[in-house]
Amino acid sequence: MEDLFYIAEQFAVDGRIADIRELGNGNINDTFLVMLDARTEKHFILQRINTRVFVDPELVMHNMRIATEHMRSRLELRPPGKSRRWEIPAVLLTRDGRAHLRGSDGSFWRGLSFIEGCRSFETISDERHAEEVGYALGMFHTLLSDLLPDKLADTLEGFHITPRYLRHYDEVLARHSAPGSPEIDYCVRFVNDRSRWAQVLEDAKKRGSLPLRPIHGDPKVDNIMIDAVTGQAAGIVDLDTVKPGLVHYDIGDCLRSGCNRSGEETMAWEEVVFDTDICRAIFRGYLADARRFLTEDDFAYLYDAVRLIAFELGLRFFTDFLEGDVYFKVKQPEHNLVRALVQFRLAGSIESQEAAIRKIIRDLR
Ligand code: GN1
Ligand code: MG
Repeated sequence: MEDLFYIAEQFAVDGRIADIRELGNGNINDTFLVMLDARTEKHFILQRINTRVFVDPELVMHNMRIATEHMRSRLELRPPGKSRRWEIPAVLLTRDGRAHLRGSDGSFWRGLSFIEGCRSFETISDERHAEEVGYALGMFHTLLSDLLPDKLADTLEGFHITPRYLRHYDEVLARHSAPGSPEIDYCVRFVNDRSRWAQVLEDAKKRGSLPLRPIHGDPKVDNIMIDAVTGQAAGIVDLDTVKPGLVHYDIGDCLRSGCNRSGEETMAWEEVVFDTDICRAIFRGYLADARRFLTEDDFAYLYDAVRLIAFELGLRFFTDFLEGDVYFKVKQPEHNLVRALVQFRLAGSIESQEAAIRKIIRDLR
């Protein structure tokens, strides 16, 4: 395969590459920060898309174009001068004018603009940060709230459809023959006790209570860019999973990520709790804008969304562990098992604070 430097150069249309660094800890794609011309301190993002997960990466780029163009047109309608900074990642073109590059080994590469002067965090530091994280998701949903969801393709069939993950889990568990352990037994019981309830959002969708809308799909804390000077959220990145879905998937994902102060990669899974102060601040930031388009029914399912997406991610990690780590990248043999335990502990902590979380939602309504 061509080397990384050669590939980066194809996207570096105006500038010389000074350095390339691996960025973040994505579980699916490989992400690099390319530093241009040390003098100007400009950067861009280079990514290799995992085509085992995103089997039609051109379609991912298509959704990204539709969504970013729509958001840009909505941003331009804001009164000039009055609004705060908000940036939308732009797709970079290669030297021969394409939106992606195919490596000789079939790998799929793309370049994206970097939101300068910003950084992201794996965990939330305080309530101000939490409010900004919520604000960012609310801003994102608001900018897309009048884009018809059928303008976007379904690039990842079954994504966030919990009953489908459960069906797959049942198949994998039935085939699984490796020795058990107290942790595995705990996970099996945890899933089993909740498998009927886990249809909750899909049932509401089928009944017509919750509409499909454009969603981000993965608005975890690390994907919210925070301006280093003002401390304000200035954008949301990782638009691969933008597609039609329920905003509840996004809200649940943002909260399960933000309210776990130990972070989703902690090894100390027994200490994981859901922080309701952070939850209140995220909801406050989110609802500042999003309140305008959410319906009564949307509000009625917010608690379930928070509980469900933590449970669902635990289920996805646990299934992947049982299946031999075929989906999420791992750094050690039991990595996916520990990640599952973290999410299940978090879901349990959410359940034990149900009344408090429902009250937070009611008070902010
Ligand atoms: C994956 O690769 P990354 O970190 O952007 C996953 C998300 C999970 C997340 C958990 C396409 O996202 O659904 O919430 O890991 N993305 C996909 O960290 O499955
Ligand atoms: Mg992602």
